Amino acid sequence: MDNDELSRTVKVVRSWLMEARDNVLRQIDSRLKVATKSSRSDLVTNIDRSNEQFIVNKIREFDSKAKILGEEGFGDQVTNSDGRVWIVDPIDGTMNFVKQRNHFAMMISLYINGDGVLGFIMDVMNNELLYGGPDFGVFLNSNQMTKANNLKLKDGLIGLSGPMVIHNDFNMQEIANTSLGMRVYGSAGIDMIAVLKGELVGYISYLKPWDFGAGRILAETIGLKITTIDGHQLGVLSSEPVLLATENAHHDILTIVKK
Ligand code: 2AM
Ligand code: CA
Ligand code: CA
Ligand code: CA
Repeated sequence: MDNDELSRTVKVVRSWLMEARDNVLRQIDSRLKVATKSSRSDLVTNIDRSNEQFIVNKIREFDSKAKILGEEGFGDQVTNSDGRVWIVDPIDGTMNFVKQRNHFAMMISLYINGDGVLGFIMDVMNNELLYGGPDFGVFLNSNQMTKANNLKLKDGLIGLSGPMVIHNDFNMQEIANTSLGMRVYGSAGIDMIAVLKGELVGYISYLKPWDFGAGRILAETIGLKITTIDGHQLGVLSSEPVLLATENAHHDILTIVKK
């Protein structure tokens, strides 16, 4: 994509997200219709659905030939990463949305032939939008972000998934112990924003493509490392235990995982 097309795409996706945010805020005090999916902690609400429908409609108008992978199923059946692929998580942190009406995000990303082009993560209640990509840079609202500070695990806070810590998957308790402390925010988008801003040295969770699609592009652009928990490259369409961290913390965590 040339610079003009990148700028135009960023501008239009930002406008969708601002409109989507207004739609969510207008309904924030309404009674939600909540349904469970795979388990009692895996929720979907009428707003996850209407928000995905809204974003998918916008993408179809803007980029009619592209494929769309949406968590709640309003997109297409995407079986490979050929061509233009948009990935949408309409509400990330649905449990937080339902129980707290806070600490949730919206995420959109664009991949072309498997390469990350643009990622967008919006912290809805905080009104923070992080966006950009390798040929654009990363911005927080209107301010360009600089390269991440390369802290070690022992010198920072680590964001973890609750179930992973409870079951001590991949030696998670030792990872938490080695850090200055663990945080469990419950939204991949909010956790990834914290890593991008340097508030956390890393984040580890079982994730789906719509959970890491945007964050991966932003993270790699500012020099953070994102792989599977055993250090392998992430596929665009795979579901994996994901490790996002500064280069140093990434190395420290892999050493503990492989013990
Ligand atoms: P979601 O709210 O969009 O489903 C903590 O739950 C984080 O893990 C959230 O970002 C959540 O995204 C994601 N997640 C992925 N798979 C999940 C599952 N089966 N149940 C709950 N959360 C899941
Ligand atoms: Ca979900
Ligand atoms: Ca999600
Ligand atoms: Ca979601």
